[in-house]
This record gives sequence, C-alpha cells and structure tokens, in this order.
Amino acid sequence: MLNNRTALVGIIMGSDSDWPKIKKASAALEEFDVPHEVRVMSAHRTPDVVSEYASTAIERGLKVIIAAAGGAAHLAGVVAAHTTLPVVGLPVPTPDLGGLDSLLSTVQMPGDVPVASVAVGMGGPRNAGLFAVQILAVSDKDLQTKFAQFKKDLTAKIAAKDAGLQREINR
Ligand code: RP5
Repeated sequence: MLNNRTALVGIIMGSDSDWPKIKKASAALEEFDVPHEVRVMSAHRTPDVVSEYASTAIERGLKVIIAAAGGAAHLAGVVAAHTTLPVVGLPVPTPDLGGLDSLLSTVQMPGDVPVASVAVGMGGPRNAGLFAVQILAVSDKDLQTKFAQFKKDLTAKIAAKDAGLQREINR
C-alpha cells in the first residue's frame, strides 16, 4: 500500500471486525496506485489515539481520511472535528439494525463540521476509495486522466453487459 511512499489517504476503522466489510475502499485506492495507510482506532475505545491521528494528519502528508465505523458510528465525525482535511464517512453494516444505525450516526452531522458519507454496504466501501481518488485528482493531472479513462471504461463495460443480456433473453 505504501512501498516507501508517503500515505495520501488514511483509512481508519473502529474495529478490526470492520476490515472484511470495508476492504474494497483500499482495493479502489490500489487500483489507482494511491499510497494509503490502514489503521484501527476507535472514537469510543481509544479517543486519544483518534484525536492525535486526526490532528497530525496534515503534517504527516495525508490529504483525505476515510473513517469507517458501525453502530454508534462517531469515528468520522470525531476525526472531522480534529482536522481540516476532507473526511469521508463509511458506515459499516451491523447485525442488529442492518447499518441504519451506522448510516445515521455518520451522516447526521451538525452544521460547520462536514462529513461526506457513502452508502452502507453495496458500493459504499468502493465509492469511499473512488471518492478519495477524485478529491486527489483535483490537483493531480495524471490521476485526473486515469479517472477519466475509468469513467470511459465503464461505458464499454455496461454496453458489454447489455449485449450479454440481449443475447440471453433473445435466444
Ligand atoms: C464499532 O463497533 C466498530 O466500528 C465496529 O463496527 C463495531 C463493533 O466492534 P467490535 O465489537 O467488533 O470490536 O466501533
């Protein structure tokens, strides 16, 4: 993920139990060769670690933070309180309330402290990674070109799916 490069994106999560559910965020960053770090820290269990991480993020070279948590998902909000970097909240699905708890805890921020939230499950983790790439691409021409190509490739990908479906239903 780093290969001796400075991380531009930090992916943090409230528990290691979140990792299997959110690792597509990291995969999306890998796809665009964006150096990133992945850490476990909790707004509730290790509040001092979170505060230190967020307040030193800029000086360590981070440009975007993706914060994933489930249940009473306050991680993204707490990070946003401690940094001026853009924070992408990634609500993690939960067994009890299906992730509605995570979504609302992440997205319902008070004015003045924005957190950009992606979906619970489905495309959420991948979109968190892609959104971070888009933020970086604003000031990185190469990344912008790569992302434009990615969007173009989507057209061909979906056209192929459509053609496949037409073949199947018109047999
Ligand atoms: C949250 O509590 C974590 O983000 C995780 O989604 C949830 C459960 O954590 P564990 O009990 O599995 O450590 O803070």
